Amino acid sequence: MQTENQTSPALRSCKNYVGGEFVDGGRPFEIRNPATGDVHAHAFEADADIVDAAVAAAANALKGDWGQMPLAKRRQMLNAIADGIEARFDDFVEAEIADTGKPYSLADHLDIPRGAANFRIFSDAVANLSTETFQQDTPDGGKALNYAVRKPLGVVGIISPWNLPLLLMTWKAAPAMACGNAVIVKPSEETPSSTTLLGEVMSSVGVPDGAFNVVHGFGPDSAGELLTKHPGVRAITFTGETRTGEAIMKAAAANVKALSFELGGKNAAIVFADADMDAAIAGLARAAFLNTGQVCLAPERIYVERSVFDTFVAGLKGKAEALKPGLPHADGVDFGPLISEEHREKVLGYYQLAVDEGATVVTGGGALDLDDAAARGYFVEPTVWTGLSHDARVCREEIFGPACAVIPFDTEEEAIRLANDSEYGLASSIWTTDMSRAHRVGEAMEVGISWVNCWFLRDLRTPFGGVKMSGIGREGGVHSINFYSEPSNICIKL
Ligand code: NAD
Ligand code: 6OD
Repeated sequence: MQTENQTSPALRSCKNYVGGEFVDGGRPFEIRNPATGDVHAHAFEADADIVDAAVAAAANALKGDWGQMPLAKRRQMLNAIADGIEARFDDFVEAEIADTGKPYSLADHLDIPRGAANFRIFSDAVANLSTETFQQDTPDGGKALNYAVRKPLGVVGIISPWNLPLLLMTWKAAPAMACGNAVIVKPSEETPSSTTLLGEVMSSVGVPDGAFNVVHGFGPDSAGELLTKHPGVRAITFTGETRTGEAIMKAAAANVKALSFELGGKNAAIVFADADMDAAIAGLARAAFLNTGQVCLAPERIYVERSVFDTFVAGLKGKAEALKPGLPHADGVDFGPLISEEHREKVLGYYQLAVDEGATVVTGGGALDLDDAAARGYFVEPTVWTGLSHDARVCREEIFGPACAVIPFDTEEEAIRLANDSEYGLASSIWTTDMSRAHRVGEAMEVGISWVNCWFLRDLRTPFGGVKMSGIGREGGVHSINFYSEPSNICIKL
């Protein structure tokens, strides 16, 4: 056992973090930097013994210092974690960049600041919680007082994806801990580094042992499945693919775990002719290509009113072609690689399928050949298609890459119908200067969040989640509190 996560100067070592210590053991596996294809770290796949130990450590924390900690102290602890992330800001940025290959500016402006902000916002969210009180008349003519107390669920398993690793993991760990749960995080096998660093922060700011644990590994037959099936885990909160959500739901059925799912999307944007066209083009270029399109909220279907279709497509093409791909630290780079060779193959498969389905490739459509180290990275071109039918597979299946189909429409009703015709329902983005229309169309969207004249603008107190195959439940502000705690009623006969 050791209290520090040993790192060699050359390769980071991501050990499992159990009961406040980085523990030895587990099968090592390689972590590659997608910008160069080089191995930059090893993580250690947690076996059943390590997962059991993490569950036991979490259960002990709930019985011990963490479970007994007064709310005010727990809130201070959450703020101290945020301070701890900020104190090691550069380390977190470098860890995130090494695992994902994303541009420095993105990790610096989005991923890591949000990792810290998630702890602060949920420290605030639990400050002023009220519960229900009812006084009732009893059958014997007396009275009884009912009041509810909020309790944590217990041990919560957090399974997170690779696209925004620290942001999405802390989006769940922070509210779970704010509510007094002990958590076990299983980060994506592609991106274990920032979660491992967070273990170091937890130790350094004095979070009680076992309140936060990390188990590394894969999904099926590995740490992910072990966690979802473990009888000592009371809830699973998951972000990832819809098919994975289905598998987790089955595995979690055995001991009726509470579930919160943020799943895949095939998001639509609608651009009306009355929109501020420059803003719509800039906003949707950012939406489609940020993080190389690997954002669950990214619009992969853009419906544009016919009279402005050509203007919009020309503008989007210009923005796509102005993106600068390259290594994360290179000057002006704002477009990174896909997460892995395997994911690049999948995205390139969709690029070919689009052509087979009759697309006109407005720009992009292939792999990117870059110089130097980036030549070995998993880069593809930002891609815009027209000429596709709304029913094409590329317009119905989630690609999770920097590609979008632009499709014309003639009426508001048609735009709404096309946008809603999807098995997914995560997010939409509507561009118009007519605010009556904005309200009308926003409400008609079958999604968890509709943005108007913006995209990915987040107020962390608002409900976040998906409908249909895009998720179960809502997180954010009080919605997270409602998932990560449960009211227990006390009835006193007066
Ligand atoms: P993924 O589903 O492949 O993996 C997510 C996590 O689940 C990983 O940690 C993985 O190891 C684990 N996992 C896989 N199979 C498992 C199993 N059988 N049991 C337990 N754990 C298992 O997703 P990904 O490729 O990492 O991320 C991309 C997907 O995530 C996209 O579909 C994207 O839309 C979705 N996503 C959704 C949101 C949202 O808020 N709705 C946010 C980000 C990403
Ligand atoms: O901003 C968030 O809280 C959030 N959950 C974003 C999800 C992004 C998906 O890739």
